Amino acid sequence: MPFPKDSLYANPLGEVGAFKFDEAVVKVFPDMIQRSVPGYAAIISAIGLLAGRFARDDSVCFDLGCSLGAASLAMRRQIVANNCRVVAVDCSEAMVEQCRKNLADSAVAGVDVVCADIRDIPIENASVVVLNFTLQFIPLADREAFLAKLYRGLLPGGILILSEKLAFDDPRQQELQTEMHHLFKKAQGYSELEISQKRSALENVLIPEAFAVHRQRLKSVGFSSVEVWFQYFNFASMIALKC
Ligand code: GEK
Repeated sequence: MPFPKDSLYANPLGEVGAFKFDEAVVKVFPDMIQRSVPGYAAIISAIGLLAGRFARDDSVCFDLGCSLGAASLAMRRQIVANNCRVVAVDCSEAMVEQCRKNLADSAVAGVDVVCADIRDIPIENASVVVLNFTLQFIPLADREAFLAKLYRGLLPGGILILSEKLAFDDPRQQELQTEMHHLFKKAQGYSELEISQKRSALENVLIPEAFAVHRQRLKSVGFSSVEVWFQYFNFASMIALKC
């Protein structure tokens, strides 16, 4: 059965409120993220492959900001390590409730779903940590301390997969990549009105940063190697490795 179509911003809204991961968003989320984030499906399947490669026996794989659990499911399907838990965390109760249902329906066992703010949870004994389009929603001031905690909780040889919407220092690149993303959304069936109202809703909620900023901060908290493994316009996924 196809996912319900995202038409949350299809009609003119007098005032566009700040974007929230509430029940209305949860209902259309699979369609929304697929049609809004270029390369989303490719990134999810690669997260599964990377987890298969990096997950260690007796360790934990974290999916932070798990939404409906797509990355957790992809990891679970590929992990062959023994006694390796997958812990999926999200602070939206509506997301967590639907995530638990999706996991039950999928009959994939071995994912613990936790409703919490990822800044508040202990991250320990991790061989894999996934932040798939989540860090961009954490206030700028909290990002470094949060990533430092994450780094400390990773085992030696562990991996962070960090996917983010990117900003660009060069204004021409910023304009071009933004325009291309909007063309991508139009090609996915979103109208100009939907694109512009969604953009207003996300302003000050989703705060993108440049790759150089991500790389510098990841290095400063301790990661020895940071590279982009995937990019499609202004959406990228990075791999950060701990020695
Ligand atoms: C996927 N990773 O499908 N603590 C916990 N969760 C948070 C926090 C926080 N502080 N801030 C935001 N979230 C998913 C997609 S969506 C990306 C991630 C998007 C959660 C929020 O509730 C939402 O579910 C998720 O992060 C971001 O692979 O919609 O652009």
